Amino acid sequence: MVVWTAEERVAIQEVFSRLDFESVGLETLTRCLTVYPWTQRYFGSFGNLYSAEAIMANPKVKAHGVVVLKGLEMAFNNMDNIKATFASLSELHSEKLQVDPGNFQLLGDCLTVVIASRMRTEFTAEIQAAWQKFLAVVIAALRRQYY
Ligand code: HEG
Repeated sequence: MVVWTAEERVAIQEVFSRLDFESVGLETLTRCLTVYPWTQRYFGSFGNLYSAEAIMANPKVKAHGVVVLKGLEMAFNNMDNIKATFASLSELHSEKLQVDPGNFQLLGDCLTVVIASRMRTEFTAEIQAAWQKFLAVVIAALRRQYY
């Protein structure tokens, strides 16, 4: 089981309290689809993803950004049981969506870039350390149903 220190819990809470789900979700997904264009293949039903501008203006991308952050919030609300919390989400990404699990880290990195750009100097090394640990646990849970 993952052990969280009181300081780590406070740090992750601090990051979540600063996240505007709509704008952070949209920017994160836009970065992921732009920086790692092969990730677009999973979003064939989303319509126009031809450029960073088009992605940013795409309402389906905006809605999905919120969905992803709400998923992360669910993990945050169940920090001592992330594995079980994400069991069905992992199965969905593996079996139905067939998302290459390497992409979880890439999306996580984009989210960290967006958070850093918003929090600037307040995104201290200690806060980043706790945040990256949280993402690592989330990603491990999402990879769990792959075989
Ligand atoms: Mg996924 C659906 C969360 C990475 C592609 N993703 C979803 C859903 C959630 C979610 C909560 C909705 C599930 C449902 O409808 O029951 N995704 C989520 C998290 C992360 C992640 C928390 C990583 C941090 N997803 C991810 C990546 C890709 C991807 C890296 C592809 C590169 N997700 C994907 C697709 C769907 C979801 C294609 C279905 C979207 C739709 O059809 O609306």
